[in-house]
Amino acid sequence: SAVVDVAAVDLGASSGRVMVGRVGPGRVALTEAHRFPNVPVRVGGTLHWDILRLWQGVVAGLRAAGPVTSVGVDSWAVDYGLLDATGALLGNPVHYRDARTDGVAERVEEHLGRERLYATTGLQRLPFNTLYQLVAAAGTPQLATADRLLLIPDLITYWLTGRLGAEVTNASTTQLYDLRRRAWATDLMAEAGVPAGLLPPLHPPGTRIGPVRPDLGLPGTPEVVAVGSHDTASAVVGVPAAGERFAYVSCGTWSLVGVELDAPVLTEASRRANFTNEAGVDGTVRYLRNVMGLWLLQESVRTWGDVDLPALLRQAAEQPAFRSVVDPDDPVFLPPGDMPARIADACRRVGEPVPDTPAATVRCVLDSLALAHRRAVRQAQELSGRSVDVVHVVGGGARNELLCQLTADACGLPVVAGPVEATALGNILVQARAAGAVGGDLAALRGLLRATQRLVRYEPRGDQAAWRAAQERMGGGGCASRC
Ligand code: LFR
Repeated sequence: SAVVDVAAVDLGASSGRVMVGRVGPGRVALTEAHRFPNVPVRVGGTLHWDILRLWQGVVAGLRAAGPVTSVGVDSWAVDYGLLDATGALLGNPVHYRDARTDGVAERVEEHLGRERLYATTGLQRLPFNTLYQLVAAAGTPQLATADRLLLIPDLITYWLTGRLGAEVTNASTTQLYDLRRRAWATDLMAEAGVPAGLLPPLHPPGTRIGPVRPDLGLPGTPEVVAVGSHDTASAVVGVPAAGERFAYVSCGTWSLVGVELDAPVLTEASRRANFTNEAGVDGTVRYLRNVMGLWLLQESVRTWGDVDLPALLRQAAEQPAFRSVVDPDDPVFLPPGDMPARIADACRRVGEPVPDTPAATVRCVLDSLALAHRRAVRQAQELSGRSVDVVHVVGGGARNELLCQLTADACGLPVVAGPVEATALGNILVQARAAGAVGGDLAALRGLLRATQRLVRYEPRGDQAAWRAAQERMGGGGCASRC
């Protein structure tokens, strides 16, 4: 098999990028063709994604990438664009952090039954699941006129190729997907008032979608191939684990913390702990929990304005440990806005010392995130019966040395950090396999990453008793504020 060049379009909450991967036997090299900011826009009281600006970044990136065999698109989950019968976009996609879904999940659960919802979809309750967004939008002219709903990567794929479809890993985050039947949950949709036919036909990662439209004038007219279009699904492909006894933290704006399984866990304990069963590449199950993640730090930095983040992280490392801990998963942290003030309020509420400098706030965030990682890693093992002896940290957070070390210490397990670009790597490996440049299962793809990517190992330090005590302060339940 030959070496191929493929392009990964990876849209994240704060930036988008187009990466080119050169892949062949024993070989994986990644270069960045283009990176562009993703800046949400509030208009008429609603928070939107600036989707046309993102599209422009995608096209510019694919031009910069040069000739490639194929293109794969991934992004964050749950959000969507609506198309009319002619294929025109109806309005700007709404951001999952918008307040339109406030209180909706509770109403829908009452109507449809929370046990039944979990049994069918296996999904955790996040306020912004697509189902809740659609219920929030019920009765709007936009939804009434809509012919099709496309999740964000499927929308970009549609604009690239003219082909309509829904890739399953991302479809599984809608709460409209039946994980065991591997089909849209049509009964549930009918009862929730979601029009049948709104959701397009499903296809798995690896599916060849079609060539890019010639009028885009892209070099070499590549083919679009479906990848794990949910960024977290691609990131999990990009976890360089050996064997199955591993947990992962896909650490960026969110920390997605869990294990990879062959079958979903749909027990009552799992539902109560708000663990999710999302569809992974190759029929795997991503059994995980959303932890609020580096959003707490990113949004603090945005509030402070002009700060020197590397210096702040160095100062945070010198702060006393566990002075203040908060539960990162408290829903008060979800919307955009003054994060340091919300952290201070949360400390006040539970009687923790209020951090009085940016460095103290950063330390509070990182200690609290490490504790939340610990809680989720322990729960994932307990609830699934899968035990682990290593925690892989992938994504931008793998660069944060303090967070990686604290996560190792908190979990009492070694952390293997990297690759930072796990999502783009998972995206390109699935394309390279579809092109026949590499073969094998996920284990083989991961072996290729271990052989080619720079990884950093952190051994756990200190004593578990201190973390246990801090965990008590934060709340050990894992769903304290959500269920
Ligand atoms: C991470 C992610 C999470 C999803 C959240 C919202 O980028 O895709 O997996 O829960 O964004 O879509």
